[in-house]
Amino acid sequence: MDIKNVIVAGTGKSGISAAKLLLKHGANVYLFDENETRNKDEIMAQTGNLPCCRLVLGKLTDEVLDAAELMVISPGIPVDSPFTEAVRAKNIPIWSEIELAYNYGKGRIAAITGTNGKTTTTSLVGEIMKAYNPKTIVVGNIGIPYTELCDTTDEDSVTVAEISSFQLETAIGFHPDVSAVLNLTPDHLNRHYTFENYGNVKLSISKNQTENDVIVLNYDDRHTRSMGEKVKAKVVYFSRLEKPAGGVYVENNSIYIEDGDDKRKVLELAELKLLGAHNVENVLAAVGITYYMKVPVQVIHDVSVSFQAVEHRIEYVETINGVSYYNDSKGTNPDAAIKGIQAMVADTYLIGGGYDKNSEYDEWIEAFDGKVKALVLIGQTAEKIAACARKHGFTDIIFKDDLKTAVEYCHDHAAPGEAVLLSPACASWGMFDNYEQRGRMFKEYVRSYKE
Ligand code: UMA
Repeated sequence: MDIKNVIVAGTGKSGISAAKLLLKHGANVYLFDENETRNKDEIMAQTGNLPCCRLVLGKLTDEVLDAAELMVISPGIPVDSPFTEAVRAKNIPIWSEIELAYNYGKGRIAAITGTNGKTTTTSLVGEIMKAYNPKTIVVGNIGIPYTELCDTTDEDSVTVAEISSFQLETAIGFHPDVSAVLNLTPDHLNRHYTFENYGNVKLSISKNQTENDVIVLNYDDRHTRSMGEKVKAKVVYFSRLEKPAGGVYVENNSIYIEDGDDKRKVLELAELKLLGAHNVENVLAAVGITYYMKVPVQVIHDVSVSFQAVEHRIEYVETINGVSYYNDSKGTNPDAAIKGIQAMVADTYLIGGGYDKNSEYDEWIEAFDGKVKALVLIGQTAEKIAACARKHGFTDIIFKDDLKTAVEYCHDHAAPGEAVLLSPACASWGMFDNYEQRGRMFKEYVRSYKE
């Protein structure tokens, strides 16, 4: 890449990592953040205090706009933010951090998107790939920016990337060998406005793929099933309920993969440590992805059956005074939170609420199915969720100011044999940096009652 002057927008994980990569490759970086209160010294120290890296806080100046040839944007920044207008007016291309990394990365790529299950599927795919090819990196929305590791790859490497819709919006030439769209339910509509736009952004993961590539799609989800008609790549469907030809599916409680006339048994569902129907779907997808990344079926079997649930996804925390606590902080939208409550068997104190993404909560409340003893609400969406719950006749609602007092309430009221579940159906922003921090705080508050 022969670009000298680059604006990197955002000074979170992706911004810092993108800046470091560009600096290493000799570019001048204008590290920009709209938030004027960002700690300058800390940011400059993270990027190595180099003179060719200038920090611009608040507004982009004309001097920067005149010099810049490219802008790399962090996923958390809306692509229609007012400051991007000035960038477009100067014909400065806008790339996602993923696109930047793709330009430096080498080897084969498996890229996974979808509304839910991305993190579990990406971790499982990563583990399977690593068992077969130690030169595997696992990056993206999962938490490690792609720009942080792309420079470590060579022709024999494999990149397994969890890709969010935010990262796809400004991915230009990004071209995975195997892509996957796991499912599609409304999410992030404050950013994408309509469900149709959101679906199109997700499908763009395949826009540069050719007939030599593969896209793995969920046959049981009508939105992702219909995507199969719109792509150039070879379509491999996975299904829990049916047996799509040439796909990955469940038959007699086992997972099979069909490849032409060849039909191979991969594993028995009873061998899996992952629980729940949604996890069977994640495994089906991972089997399809790794098979077409050329991993032998035996390796796929061995790693899949030993794989455990990922942190923050219906994660068991502790039993205190006979009450079991579960951390489902990754339940950042109603659809993910439905899977959280469905997985519970005991009467449950459910902690929900957070940042407003314009979601509707009706289906989540309907999924309570008599299991929710009290709904303890925090954050910006508390009133909106409460109104929706009352509309559905659910009135056991408690408001709390923060997560700490919500956990305290549950601890004081839940009886032995009951459960406490943090599964907010909302993003964490506004109260926490991210869902990981929210989940870790939850676990910390829970464990403080252990003595
Ligand atoms: N900022 C602005 N203007 C804005 C918004 C933000 O200047 O309008 C600045 C903030 O001041 C801050 C920076 O941008 O300095 C934050 O950037 P960011 O929100 O993109 O955060 P990163 O730390 O770079 O993390 C991002 C992903 N975050 C989001 O997409 C919101 C992380 O996904 C990802 O792990 C990381 O890159 C590495 O690739 C998190 C996430 O919540 C887990 N993802 C969403 C989800 O899973 O639902 C999509």
